[in-house]
Amino acid sequence: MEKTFILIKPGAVSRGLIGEVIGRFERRGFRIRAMKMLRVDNELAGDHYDEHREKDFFDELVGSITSGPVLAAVLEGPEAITVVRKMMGSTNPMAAEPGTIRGDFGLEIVANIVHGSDSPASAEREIALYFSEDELV
Ligand code: IDP
Ligand code: MG
Repeated sequence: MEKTFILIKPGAVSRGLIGEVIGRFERRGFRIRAMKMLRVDNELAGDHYDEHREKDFFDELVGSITSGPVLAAVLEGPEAITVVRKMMGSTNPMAAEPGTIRGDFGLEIVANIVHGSDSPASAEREIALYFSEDELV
């Protein structure tokens, strides 16, 4: 079984969408191996989005993810990384298909509801950024 990391972004948390998003993953059959609410500080935001440091939207992205509490979780299931990304939909919500999370709940690219790891290497890196070994149950 494969593990992936997801994070429900502050805008979605403040809109009361935690249950909706987690419910979709649960109903699909993923197991929740870890979950917590936290405030992401600037340092963690920079580590998380390290690959985007040189992008012109980096400051806006860090500002957005640090703007309020987030819900971080580790999901486990067959091909979890790919399947979760499919359920999330395209990065740009205006291009995301209806039926996907980003396609059903928003229109803003920076506040596009949910983050999900995009490869086995990023899943391993992101799980370790947000969770210690003993928090995976
Ligand atoms: P992903 O979240 O679908 O993996 P990435 O390319 O890794 O997309 O970008 C990380 C996050 O940065 C996106 O989820 C989105 O919130 C934001 N983002 C990506 N591209 C743009 C852009 O062109 N303008 C503003 N924000 C962007
Ligand atoms: Mg990404």
